Amino acid sequence: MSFTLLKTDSKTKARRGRLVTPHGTIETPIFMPVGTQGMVKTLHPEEVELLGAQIILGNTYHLNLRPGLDVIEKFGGLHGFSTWDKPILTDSGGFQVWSLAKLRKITEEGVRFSNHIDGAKMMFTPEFSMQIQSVLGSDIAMLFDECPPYPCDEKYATESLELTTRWAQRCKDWVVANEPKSGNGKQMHFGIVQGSIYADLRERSAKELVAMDFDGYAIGGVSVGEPEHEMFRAIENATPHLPADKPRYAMGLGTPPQLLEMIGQGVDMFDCVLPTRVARHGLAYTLDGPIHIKNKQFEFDERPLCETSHPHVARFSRSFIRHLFRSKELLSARLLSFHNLHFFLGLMADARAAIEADRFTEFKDAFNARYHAKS
Ligand code: PRF
Repeated sequence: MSFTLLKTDSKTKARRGRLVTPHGTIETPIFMPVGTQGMVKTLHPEEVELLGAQIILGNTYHLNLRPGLDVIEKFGGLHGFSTWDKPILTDSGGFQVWSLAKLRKITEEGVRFSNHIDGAKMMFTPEFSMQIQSVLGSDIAMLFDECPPYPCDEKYATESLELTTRWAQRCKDWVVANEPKSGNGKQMHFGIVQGSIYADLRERSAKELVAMDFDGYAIGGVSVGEPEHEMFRAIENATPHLPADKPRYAMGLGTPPQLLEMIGQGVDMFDCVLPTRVARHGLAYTLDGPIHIKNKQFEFDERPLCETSHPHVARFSRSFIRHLFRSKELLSARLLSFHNLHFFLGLMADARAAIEADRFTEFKDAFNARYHAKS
C-alpha cells in the first residue's frame, strides 16, 4: 500500500498520512507548488528544494503544446528535462482546455479545441492524456475529466459526470494495457470526483470511481466561481464516499483559511497558483493576513515580510522589497514567490504537527483568529 494513514484527529476529520511515490515520500497534508511549464514560476529547483517542497505539479496541456512530447521524451521525461528529481503530479489537461483553449467541443470521444498559443486545432482524448502523462513520467497522473462550469443545472451536471466516469474507465483501460512508469516505479493514477453542487451526484461520482480502484481520489469542479460555502459542501459531500486508506486531493485551491477548513474535512493534498500568482502582483502572506508590499505604509518598514519568513527572504526589509517591486525588478517576484510558498508549506507543516499532537482545532482557530484580526 503506497498510502499510510498515520493518525486521524479526534475532533475533526483531519488526517496525517504518508504517500510513497516513485521519486520519494510525501508527508500529508501537503501543498503542491504549481510548475505549469515544468518548474515553479520564477524559482530555481534548488530554491524549491530549500523551501522543503515535497512534490510539484506540472500541466499536460501546456507541456504537450510547448515544447512538445518529442523534446521531453528525449530527456526521459519531465524529471530529466526540468532536473527536478522529487515527485511530480501532472494534471490531465481537461481543466486547462476548459479554462484556456478556444472553440471547445466536447464529444464522447474527447475534447476538440483550438489551442491558446497559435490557435491550431487539436483533440484531447482520455487515452491521449494518459499517453502524454506517461511520456512526462509523472509520479501521479490525473485522469481525464470534464469540469462542468458554475452555475450548472442538474441535467448538465449528471451528463457531465456520466461522461467523466466513462472517460475514467477508458483511462484505466489504457493504463492496464500500457503500464506507464515513473522513474523505476509504477506511475500512480488519481480519479477525479465531479458532480457540481449536487450532493447525490458527488456521491455517485465518488462511488463509481472508487469501484474502479484508483491510487487516490481528487475532488474537482470546485473553486470555479461558486460561493465558498458551496465549495466546502462539495468537499463534504464527496469525502464520506472515499476510502480512508487512499489519499484525497482538492484541486486548484485555496486561501490559507480554506486549506485549513478542508484539512479539517479530511483532505490530504492541495495545489494552487495563488501563492505564486499573487506574489507577482506584490502580495505577501503573513500571519496577520495578506499585505500589499507596494503600500506607502511599508516605505520605512525595517521588518521582514513576516516573523516566520525563511532566512533566504528574511534578510530583506519590507522597505527594500517594496522598492524592488515599485522598480519592477524581477527579484521582487522571486522573493515574494519564495516567501508565499514558504508560508503555505509552513502552514501544512504546522497542520501536520497539530494533527500529530491532536490539537488541530486549536491550531486552526488560533491561526484564523490572528489572520483575520486586522481585516
Ligand atoms: N479537473 C482537473 N483539474 C483541475 C480541476 C478539475 O476539476 C480544478 C477545479 N478546481 C482545478 N484543476 N482535471
